[in-house]
Amino acid sequence: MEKTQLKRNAIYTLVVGLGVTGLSVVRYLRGLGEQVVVVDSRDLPPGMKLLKENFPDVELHTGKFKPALFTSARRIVVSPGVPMSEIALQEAKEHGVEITGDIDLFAHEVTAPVVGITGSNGKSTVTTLLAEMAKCAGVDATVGGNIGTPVLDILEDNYELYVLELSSFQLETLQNLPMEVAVVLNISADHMDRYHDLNDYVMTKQDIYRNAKICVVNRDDELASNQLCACSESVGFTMQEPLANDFGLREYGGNNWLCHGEERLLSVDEVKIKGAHNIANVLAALAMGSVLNIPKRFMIEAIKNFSGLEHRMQWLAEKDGVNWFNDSKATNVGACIAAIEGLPGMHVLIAGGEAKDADFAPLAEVAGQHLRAVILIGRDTNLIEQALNDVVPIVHAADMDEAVIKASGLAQAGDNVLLSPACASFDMYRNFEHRGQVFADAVREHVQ
Ligand code: UMA
Ligand code: ADP
Repeated sequence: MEKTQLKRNAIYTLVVGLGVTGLSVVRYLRGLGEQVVVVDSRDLPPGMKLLKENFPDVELHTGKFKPALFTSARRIVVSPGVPMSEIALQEAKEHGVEITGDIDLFAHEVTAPVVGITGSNGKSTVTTLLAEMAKCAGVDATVGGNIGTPVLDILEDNYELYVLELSSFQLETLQNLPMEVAVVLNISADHMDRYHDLNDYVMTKQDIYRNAKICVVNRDDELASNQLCACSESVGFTMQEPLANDFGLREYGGNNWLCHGEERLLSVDEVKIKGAHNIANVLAALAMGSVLNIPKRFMIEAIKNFSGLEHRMQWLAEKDGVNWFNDSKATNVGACIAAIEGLPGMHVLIAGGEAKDADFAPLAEVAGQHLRAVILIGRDTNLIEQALNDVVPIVHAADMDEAVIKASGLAQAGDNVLLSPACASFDMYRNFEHRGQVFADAVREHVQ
């Protein structure tokens, strides 16, 4: 714990968590001249060095939370990774202390239009593509939120449009952020170690619609679209034939086309990002872009140029007829299933890590049909093994190098080797990017 002189009265804001969000909140509040105290339950939080360099006067407490610091605060700004069930937060709430998050602080300041994107999977892809569409049409748009850059860090640049990726964690503390349009892209179980049950998670996600003027809804996903929607207007997207004002797929002359009602926009073959789930993502972005009145020709141009993000179904290499894909961002079962079903042929799957209390039974339902073998790495391999044992051969590996070498031995010409872990990465890696990079390096070393 830091030895600091407490020189505060009861007018300080307590910032809980010193990662990128905590740092952005300190920067913002100090800019307003507010008194700030920071707490983090880790002894060496990631933002400590920067805090000391840039804000040496800000008091920092590390290690086990002290409830008195919470109950004496004027208000508390919580980082998304800190659960609201934290006892010190609960006590503060009972004492009537205002508890908020960085997105609400952003909401008080922002004057330009805001768009909100949530869902279990596809958020970063749709957020990036929608911003690209807007930029293509000459709008000075930016992305922020769960995608990586805290929203308060993009506020001062005075963009014309803010496209925000919002996680369920961020939505938990969001009171009021007026949005032009919002979407819940899809729902499959994730973060079950944080929510009581799936319904709790669904309700948190759907809360995004409370803030929206117009809702974009996934007509194919009952959990995502069965909304608590306060707005009267909605535009839908579907992988089926769309309703008049919706976006969906139609077949013309043997080709599948992305359509607005009956109007053909572009053929599926013109979309560079692969997998059926990515077509759904493109349709969602089109629906949102249409609500924002982005001219269709610019949306289509942006789609044709969009080759996807790193670590999401990213093609790495081909050797002896086997294609290698980095899908390290697949941190839940739904994303892993989308990858398995989205690629043609049989796959050797590399999976495992932190399971977040996930149920792997849905993976077993598709594994037999699509997987030649599964190679398991990381902490919670037993959970995946229990679910898949009877349907597919299972092999264990101590690390990514061994996993890649074993995958190379198991894959046959025409197969894909897919790192799509269905788990978080923190048991072995800094984050999903680090895991994907280690995989790409191993492929370069042992395969290419
Ligand atoms: N901490 C505590 N006590 C706790 C939990 C965390 O003190 O009980 C501290 C940690 O010790 C750490 C700090 O809180 O020092 C980290 O805060 P954080 O976990 O909120 O992380 P940030 O660095 O602020 O990043 C957050 C998001 N992280 C999470 O939601 C876990 C980032 O999403 C987001 O990009 C960033 O804000 C900017 O908005 C990451 C993520 O994993 C990518 N998101 C989850 C997901 O996508 O599944 C929701
Ligand atoms: P998020 O920001 O929600 O995590 P990303 O666009 O970063 O979403 O993709 C994360 C993972 O989910 C990747 O493995 C990707 O292939 C997969 N994915 C992307 N879109 C979808 C979708 N619509 N349905 C299921 N999985 C998806």
